[in-house]
Amino acid sequence: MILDCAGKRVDLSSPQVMGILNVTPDSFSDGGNYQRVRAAIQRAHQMVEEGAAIIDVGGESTRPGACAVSVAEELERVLPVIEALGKEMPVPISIDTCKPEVMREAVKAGAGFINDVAALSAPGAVEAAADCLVPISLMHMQGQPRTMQSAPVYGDVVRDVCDYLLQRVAACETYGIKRARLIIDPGFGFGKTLAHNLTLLKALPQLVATGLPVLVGISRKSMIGTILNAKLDDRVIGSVSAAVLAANAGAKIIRVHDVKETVEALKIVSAVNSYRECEKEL
Ligand code: YH5
Repeated sequence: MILDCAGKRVDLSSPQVMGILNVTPDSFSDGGNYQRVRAAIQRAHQMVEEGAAIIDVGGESTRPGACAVSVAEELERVLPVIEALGKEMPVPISIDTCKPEVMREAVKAGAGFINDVAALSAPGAVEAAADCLVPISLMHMQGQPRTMQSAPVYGDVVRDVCDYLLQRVAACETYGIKRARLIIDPGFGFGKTLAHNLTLLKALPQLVATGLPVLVGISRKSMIGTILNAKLDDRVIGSVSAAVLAANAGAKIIRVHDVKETVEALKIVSAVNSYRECEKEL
């Protein structure tokens, strides 16, 4: 299966890596917007060399406890990066946003993919995404980023997440968005305890069975930190291991910080899963 991202193609017949590119003031030792943009462009080039198939540009921190950002502020952060990368890069640029205005401007500036952690729930977001004609990833989240980790509760976390995502898919379809443009994501860490996250990772084949491509973001998250009792920089091997498990369960896009390491690991997954006995060279 091939995703057409505004003319740039992503082949999902094997699992692909989406590289995280944060353009938020807390992501770099801050020398203002200009330096931030330059550093982001440099990092994007490196991620493509390391094998990233999509670059996910975000100017709105959605980490637990993060503050809201205005449309103007977010556009000021992401647009210069997207304008530069859209032209230079062989791979599509994803815009990580919940805001319809940002979706429209980003796609006009050259983005070929929309990554919305709120699954197009903001007023006007479904309409904006429909107009943009690019693939869209719909993520499940319980609550709001500021408070979502306080005490998340589910009846059946797998059912609830699946039902929600399929409802969002249906909402998209009523606005003329074809299923071929949709990707679903269980939203690890977004209003979920460690037990919820582990339950969802084990049940990933159920999401895969919907037939929609599944995107997974576990990289460096607190579920890895908690299991390993490790701080952010010491979560690479744990994150890569989780990526391997997700890809082996059928996830098609893995959103990560550590591109090189994850690309290598996923090559092993693909080699094993695409190997056929009859192709054996004797
Ligand atoms: C995701 O899962 N996640 S932003 C906390 C961390 C480390 C990383 C405590 N955007 C996802 O990456 N988009 C984010 O350490 C996402 N799926 C999709 N589609 C949160 C994040 C992070 C948070």
